[in-house]
Amino acid sequence: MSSLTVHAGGLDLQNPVLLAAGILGTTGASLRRAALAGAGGVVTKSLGSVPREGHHGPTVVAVECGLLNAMGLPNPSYRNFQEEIEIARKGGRPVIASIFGSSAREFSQIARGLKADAFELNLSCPHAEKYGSELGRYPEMVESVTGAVKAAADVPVWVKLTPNTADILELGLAAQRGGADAVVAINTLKAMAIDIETGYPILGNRFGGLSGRAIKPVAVRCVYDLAAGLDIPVIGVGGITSWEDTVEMILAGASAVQVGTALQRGYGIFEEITVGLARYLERKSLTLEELRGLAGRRS
Ligand code: RRO
Repeated sequence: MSSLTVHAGGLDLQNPVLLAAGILGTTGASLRRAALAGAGGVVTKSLGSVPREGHHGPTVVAVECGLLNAMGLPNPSYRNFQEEIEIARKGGRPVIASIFGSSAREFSQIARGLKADAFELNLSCPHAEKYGSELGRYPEMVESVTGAVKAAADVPVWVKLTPNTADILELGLAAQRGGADAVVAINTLKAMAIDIETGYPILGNRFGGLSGRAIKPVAVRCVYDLAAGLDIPVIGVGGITSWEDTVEMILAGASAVQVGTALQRGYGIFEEITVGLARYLERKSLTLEELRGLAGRRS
């Protein structure tokens, strides 16, 4: 079998297929289960400084080729999550804490108070007032938040970027200037669904973030642009459902990938993807490193 081990974003990973933030990342038990099912690493649901209930329901609706959500950053606060991270660590894979705040100071406070193997800065949730992309769409904010967390943390810092911008590379360059160990692309696309009988938007928050198959080509393009323009690794996420999608993301330049919405199919997806990827590498006589970014080197 081809080796799938990879050093990406400051972490040694047994394989490059990680659990994405927000999906089954709300308890230590579900994170550990994803690790035991074969994920190369697991990312928690985003954690803030105080408990939040999130938006009013409905918070999730299935649409064509994906899911629309406006959960609204529900979380018990980082102060009540350390024990869950310790449980998750029993899965034997790196646990990456996704964190959010409304300022560089709030982000760095959380990074100082929480122990994890790495932090993923959520600068990209498309539907939370004062958080996520409301900060993350400004390169200077991305740079200052990243710099503040780097100064506060002694573990790798990843920055999750929004695709809801004209130029994602500009945001990636800002994260790199701030000292990020990797960028993660992409968070969900701002979107909406309306019930034609009632005439009202379906989500309680009216609009939300689109994930799943529909956004994969957008994610591939973002990863391609980022990988071409950055010196730090890019972690690809957005609509990955199969080993073929994973190969495509790596060809675009991803050093690792994250799987989220496809977890609807169950925890078996990690093994399905890693086995398919290893067989593909063997069939093509390529290493993971040789595969990475190959599409950008083709003329
Ligand atoms: O909690 C959410 O509603 C949410 C978050 Br934090 C995010 O980063 N992306 C998303 O689609 N939903």
